[in-house]
Amino acid sequence: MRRPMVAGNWKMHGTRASVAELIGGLNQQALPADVDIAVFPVSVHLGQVVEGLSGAVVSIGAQDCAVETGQGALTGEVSSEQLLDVGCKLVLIGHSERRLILGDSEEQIVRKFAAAQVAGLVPVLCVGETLEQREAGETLAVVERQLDSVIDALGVAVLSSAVVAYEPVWAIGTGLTASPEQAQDVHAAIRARIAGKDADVAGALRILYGGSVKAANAADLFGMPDIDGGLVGGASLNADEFGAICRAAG
Ligand code: G2H
Repeated sequence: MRRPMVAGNWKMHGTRASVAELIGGLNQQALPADVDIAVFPVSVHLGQVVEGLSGAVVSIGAQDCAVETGQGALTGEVSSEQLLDVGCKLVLIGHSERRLILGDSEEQIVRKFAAAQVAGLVPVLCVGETLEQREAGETLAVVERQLDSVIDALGVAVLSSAVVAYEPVWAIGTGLTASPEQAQDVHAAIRARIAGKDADVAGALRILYGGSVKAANAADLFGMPDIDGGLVGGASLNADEFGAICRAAG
């Protein structure tokens, strides 16, 4: 059995004051013990969140990491070692906003994934198609290409200490959610693709769904056999809503 996971991607939201309020709200939630829960604040708030949630069952992750490991001349970047040092356990890799708005290339995504694992962080590899690609019938080809970039470069075994998040770009922050069946189809295809290379890795891999997950749709999504939890954006900024989503995964 795969242990469910619910991850809150706070994106570029928050001030010290609003983050303090969100931490307070999360600390008051009755969170399920049988679900891995994580939040991903902006990097300047990581220390505050690590401190504020200490003792809680919530792990902290970063939204991105540098392509290089260690320390060095890479202005503006934060390395996986530095993220680990401030208390992070996970890092998002290749979120669609980084791929499409910030220009992260497949090569950079592979390097970031590798750097995260070298440092000891759990990479959460995000994949997903745009509306145009879905309408052109290219969903599986796109998602498989994004997965294969990492697998071909680093080997399928790297997925045994990683998480995959399927996030259809057309459902992100739009209020549109993939139906549980639509999401399940892609999750099953992802798992089958990986099973073709290593059945054990595929069977143990957690594949999260992301894209307008909220308390009202979480249980139906998480009830599908290949959906192992969610990567939640907007709804993770409200502690009560996020708590309800976490409970729906338990
Ligand atoms: C997808 C998701 C979280 P939202 O990006 O990564 O955001 O839930 O706001 O669609």
